[in-house]
Amino acid sequence: MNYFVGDQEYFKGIGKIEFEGKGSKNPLSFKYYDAKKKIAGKTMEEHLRFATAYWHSFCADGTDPFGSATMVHPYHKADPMANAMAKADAAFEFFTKIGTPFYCFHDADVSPEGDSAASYEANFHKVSDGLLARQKATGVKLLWNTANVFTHPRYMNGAATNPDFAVVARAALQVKNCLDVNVKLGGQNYVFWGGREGYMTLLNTDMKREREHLARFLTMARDYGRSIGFKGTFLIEPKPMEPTKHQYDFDAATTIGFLKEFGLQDDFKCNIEANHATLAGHTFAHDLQVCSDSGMLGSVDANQGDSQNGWDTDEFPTNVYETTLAMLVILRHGGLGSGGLNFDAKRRRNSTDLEDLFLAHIGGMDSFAYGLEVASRILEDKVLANFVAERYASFDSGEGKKFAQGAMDLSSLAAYGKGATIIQKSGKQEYLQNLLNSYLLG
Ligand code: XLS
Ligand code: NI
Ligand code: NI
Repeated sequence: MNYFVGDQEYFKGIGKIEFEGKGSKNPLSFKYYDAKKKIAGKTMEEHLRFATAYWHSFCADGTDPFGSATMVHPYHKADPMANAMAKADAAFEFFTKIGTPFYCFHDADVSPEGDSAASYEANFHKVSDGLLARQKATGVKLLWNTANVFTHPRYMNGAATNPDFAVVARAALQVKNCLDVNVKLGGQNYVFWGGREGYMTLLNTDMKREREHLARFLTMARDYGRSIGFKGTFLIEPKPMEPTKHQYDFDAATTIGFLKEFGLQDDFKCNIEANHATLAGHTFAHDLQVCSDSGMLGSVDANQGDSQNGWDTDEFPTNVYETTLAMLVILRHGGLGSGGLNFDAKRRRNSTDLEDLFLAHIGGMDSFAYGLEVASRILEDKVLANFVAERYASFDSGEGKKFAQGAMDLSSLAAYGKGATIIQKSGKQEYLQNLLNSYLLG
């Protein structure tokens, strides 16, 4: 069987990546990700809902602020539309060979902007017809798309929060087209990442006004999306900084507060990116838990940062400790619903072999599969759940229960406190960490 849809194979010499188990020495095989294996009633594929990110995998070429491109794309064509189509062929060949059932993209990743707004629209609609044909040919689905309203110089002062109305409206043109394309492609979610929705200095910024404009813009996008039949979830992807100094969607808690302040909480959830959570001074699991507790866990950008670097390194996830803690939250939440685990991650700049893209995804998929298995065993044995329940047991009966149910006032609470006997109880963190290790290493 050919695992490519065009008439040319771009990742030559690499076939479909298969599960071979942990004993295998074949680097181009899965050691833990066994798509059809059932864990707690669902297959791994259904639990993890992996997606490949178009921008890092097929557009980025290793350029960084200190150096030029290091990666050669075998699908590169001089003509921008021919390039877009060849890139789509390569992308779908990759999705099919690696076995990520979903993909995600920005408008600018898949389609050339051209020299006018009209050519932007015409190109995008033509390319998206091509994407639809490739989705149909392969069965790969769109997890989400988004508008790139941060790269072009017109967005240097923001998109929806730009102080110039003309730029806000130009951003709306992109978001409208992206929603049209989303519906055409059967997208399951739609993402807003506000890279330039923030500010560099208060000296030139009316923050109150900018946040109101952002909410107005999101409300209009929501209404338009619903009017054209978009039934999926709108997602906000928090990030504290980079490229702007202060981003309005700083972290999960800030984003959820914003959505509730402006009445958007019923249509929007969060897309939590691991490296963004750590940049905000949290753990990945913390931001997932904040979302879960508010019913706002939508989807995940599955990557990892570097604890020595204070920026978004977007590495492929390999830290099984982190993936296990993340999967614990996700499983307890009841899964990701229409969301998934999108590898918003890139190979290092000097990982220049074509197979490195496969190896990077294999590592990420295996790490999450391993985390899923361990987390599921921990939940099955109820070891953490029992410990935590016991820790809060004083709220399950007597006066504690009355407090939890709102049946006490401060005077009665204080009166109880006057006679209460306080017995010191250990938090047992080391015991629990050792227990976690025994599951991870067992
Ligand atoms: C950048 C973001 C971006 C979003 C989509 O830091 O992670 O890639 O996921 O615009
Ligand atoms: Ni990132
Ligand atoms: Ni992201």
